[in-house]
Amino acid sequence: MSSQIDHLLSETRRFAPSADFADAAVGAADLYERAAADREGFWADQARELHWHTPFTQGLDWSNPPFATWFADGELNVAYNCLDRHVEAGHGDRIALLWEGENGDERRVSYAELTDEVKRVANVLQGLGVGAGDRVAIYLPMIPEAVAAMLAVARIGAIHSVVFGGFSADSLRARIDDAGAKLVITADGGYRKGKVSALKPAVDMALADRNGSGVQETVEHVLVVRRGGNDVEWQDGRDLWWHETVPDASPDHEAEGFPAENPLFILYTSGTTGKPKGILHTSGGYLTQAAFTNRVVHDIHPETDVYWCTADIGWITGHTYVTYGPLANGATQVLYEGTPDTPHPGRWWEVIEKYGVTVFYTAPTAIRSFMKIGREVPQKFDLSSLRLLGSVGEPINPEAWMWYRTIIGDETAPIVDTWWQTETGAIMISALPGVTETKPGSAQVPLPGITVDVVDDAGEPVGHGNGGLLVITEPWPSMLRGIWGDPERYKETYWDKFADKGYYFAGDGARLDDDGDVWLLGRVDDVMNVSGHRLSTAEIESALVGNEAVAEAAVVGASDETTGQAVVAFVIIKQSFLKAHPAEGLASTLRGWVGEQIGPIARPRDIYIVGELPKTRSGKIMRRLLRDVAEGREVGDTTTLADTMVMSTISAQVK
Ligand code: 6R9
Repeated sequence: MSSQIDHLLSETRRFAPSADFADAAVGAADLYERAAADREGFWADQARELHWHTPFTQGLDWSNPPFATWFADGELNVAYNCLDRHVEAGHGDRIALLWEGENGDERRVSYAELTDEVKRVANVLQGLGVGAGDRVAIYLPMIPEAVAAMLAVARIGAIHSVVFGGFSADSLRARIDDAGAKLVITADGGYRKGKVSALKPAVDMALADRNGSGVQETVEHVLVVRRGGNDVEWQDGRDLWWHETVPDASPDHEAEGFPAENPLFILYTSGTTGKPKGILHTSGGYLTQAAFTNRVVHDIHPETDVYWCTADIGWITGHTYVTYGPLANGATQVLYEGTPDTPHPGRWWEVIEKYGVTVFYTAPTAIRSFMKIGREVPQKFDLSSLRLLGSVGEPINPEAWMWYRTIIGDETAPIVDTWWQTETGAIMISALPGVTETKPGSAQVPLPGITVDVVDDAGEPVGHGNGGLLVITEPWPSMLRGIWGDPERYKETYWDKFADKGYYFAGDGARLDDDGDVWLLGRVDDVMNVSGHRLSTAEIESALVGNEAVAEAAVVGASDETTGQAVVAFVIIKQSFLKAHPAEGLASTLRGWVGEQIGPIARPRDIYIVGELPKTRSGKIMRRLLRDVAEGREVGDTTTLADTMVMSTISAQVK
């Protein structure tokens, strides 16, 4: 491996937690020791924090790799753990959800109220013939009913497949068909960017007459929440209003225990190519790690914290750190329906001030877009309640990390950069706040009970200082149990590469620094090879964003006759910079800058200054499309972009 990725690793800043934070923190250094001494016993202890209808006697069963089971002879009810248990412990009046609609609507839902609602919905579902093992598609905006729907499905032992509300009718149809869903729960519409965005028509289209399509219709009913108030078409016999059925249902519903390995949900990952993969998660192990990681990484003190994870429930982050983790811990959390900049660019900061948010978990792409707007916006709000900040979804470059710390965290709140995936179910690599000295840009250390390594193509550890592939060396409780309906693809995608070692292949490049901290270098398909040197897109992006002129950057490797691949960068310039400086010559200045920061080999061949970058709805930059532009090809499939117009604008700017 080349030594061209040193730039990121020259980071020398360290931030130790304050003594006050460390004293009060839920996590403690001895967790690492306990887990190292007896990893499976450690996870069993965490699992026993949950309520088990039938206690388990088994831990991990890895006798049939790569198919793991955890706590398999135990029985639990996931919804009971997230709801009834807190009410029975006397916390029924505690607020579970502080809901803020984009249009300013508000609802405060206590644990007792949410439990009552979920019991009614569970009765409605069973009345519609939905039972254990059946699949239910959920296509809803960020409203309390979304959380209630997930928990009601879990309560009856059925399997949910949440489909992000921004996905098209076609994507919804593909997911409904792959899972064979019996019921769809949706809404008329929800608020997005200041207006009602309809959802029900997409469901109608997805379920439109399929005569002759060869697909057997599995959906029997559509349960519709009224949120947007927009007109909807109605199919009698199939469609039911939530507000006409749920309130009339009985609030008595006994939570039955289900086996720990009962499937809990399928979540489709956007997948770079081919049809989306239905990632399958089960109950006991998943909830164990969801609750544990939320407790120790987000340092949840349920009596006092107001937690806010900005992810949509359509993504894994919304599953684990909006619905399951925080509710299993009895936390109070904000649920926000809309976009960060509606009706004004300070909306998120306003929400933090209004509810006194203490723990805030968001994505680097959001942080960088706030950087682009400027610090004046957050500085108009009182953010002094914030005591812990989290990041997830992609590498956070040191500049964004420092901005987050300084402008949002007032230079005191620890930042946890959390690495994990839809497939891992819960956080795997992160600092423990109050324990770990944090480093801008590094996700740092595997959590207690998690074992990772960085290896070469043969599975041999590359040691400190070298780049390689991130692997997880031992099974973990919240690991995916498979790809829905495709066990072969599960094996091939994640396990075949290091079959002899039994390692899980994460698909990410990584490097360990001299302290043994993990630096994520982006997907391995984003690692470029220029003249035989390995270069990471993340590293060059980080260098670019480190220049005072640059707000955002995306780097791709484009094929090049002489060097194999060449570095091509797309950058957005800060508006504030353009006000004070001419735009001429910027591209060549930036080329030189990258050369200075990393070395001449990393100097982009081309730098294009653009107004926007193509992003998926979950905020990931779609480098594949930028590569098409950089290589002068017709731009490929743009349907998973949040804004499908972006690519035509970029293509025009590049020409
Ligand atoms: C939780 C989530 C997973 C991929 C993963 C990696 C990237 C996530 C990261 C990170 C660097 C972090 N990723 N967190 N890269 N630092 N803290 O995002 O799941 O949507 O499945 O994406 O995201 O490349 O492999 P998912």
